[in-house]
Amino acid sequence: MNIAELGSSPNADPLVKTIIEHDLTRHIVELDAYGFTVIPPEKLGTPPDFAERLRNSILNTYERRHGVEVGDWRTADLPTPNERAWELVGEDDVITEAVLNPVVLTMARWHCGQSAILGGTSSIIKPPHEKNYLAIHNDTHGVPPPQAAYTHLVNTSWVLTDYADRDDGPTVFVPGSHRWGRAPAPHETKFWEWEGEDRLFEPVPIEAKAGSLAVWGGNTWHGAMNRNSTGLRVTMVLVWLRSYMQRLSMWGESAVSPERLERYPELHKILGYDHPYPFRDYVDKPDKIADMIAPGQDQFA
Ligand SMILES: O=C(O)CCC(=O)C(=O)O
Ligand SMILES: [Fe+2]
Repeated sequence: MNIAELGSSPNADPLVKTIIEHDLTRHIVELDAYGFTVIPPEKLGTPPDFAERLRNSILNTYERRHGVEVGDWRTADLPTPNERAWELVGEDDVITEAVLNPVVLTMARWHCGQSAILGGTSSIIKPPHEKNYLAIHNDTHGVPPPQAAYTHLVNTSWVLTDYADRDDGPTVFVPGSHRWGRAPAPHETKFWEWEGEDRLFEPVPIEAKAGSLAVWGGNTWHGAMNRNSTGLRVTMVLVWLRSYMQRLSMWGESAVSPERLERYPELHKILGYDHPYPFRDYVDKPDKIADMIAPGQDQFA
């Protein structure tokens, strides 16, 4: 019996068909069991030069936005922090192709429904550094426990340089943490500081060839290793959201007059004018972001 052919579930059927056609069932099982998976290039339907084109596009965008030159990424250090990393979707055809890749869309819709929307695009360009670890967190920022058993959000990240081992500075995951229903508490975040019996769990670094897609739902705990290898790690991150996470109105500058804003100062906060999202050109509200993603939040955060 082929249930997807019955036409009984119009939202699920096209997803199931794509999952079977692209040989993705193993990845759906890994997402279910562990909360993350790595899909290799040969299952993504991309041409052989895709990773190189996308990596060049990400690096060119970084160079142009920051007025610097990287040179050869295999040996380069980062000339300046990648602050203008956001809003990549309109930069280049290859970036748009990466967003619209059928397997990416299937992963987005498998987690967040057919009405999923693209919530953010950004690049990670990571140079060698003794201490550039990323602390364990999950991406469902600001949502108190118990977090829903289904995902509000999914991350599909294009790996654009090889992650051969932990020295390449890859993403690390805590297998099974997507079932724990909460963000990590502060003592559960700095995994590189733990020694011996202090070790709470062992985050797993992913191995992935350039051109692979790493996928994880918003509940999964993850962070990243520091990079010891020469040259840059390059990744393009796509975050997808359930449609109800979009606000009903994007309150622009003209939503209320400056005079009204002055008379009613609380409007700044409730219209989101102080909110760290959306990240525009660069992230200019780091304190607010830190508050929002602080682990162990209660329901009044
Ligand atoms: O790949 C990484 O370094 C992790 C980045 C991260 O936390 C994210 O994209 O949500
Ligand atoms: Fe994250």
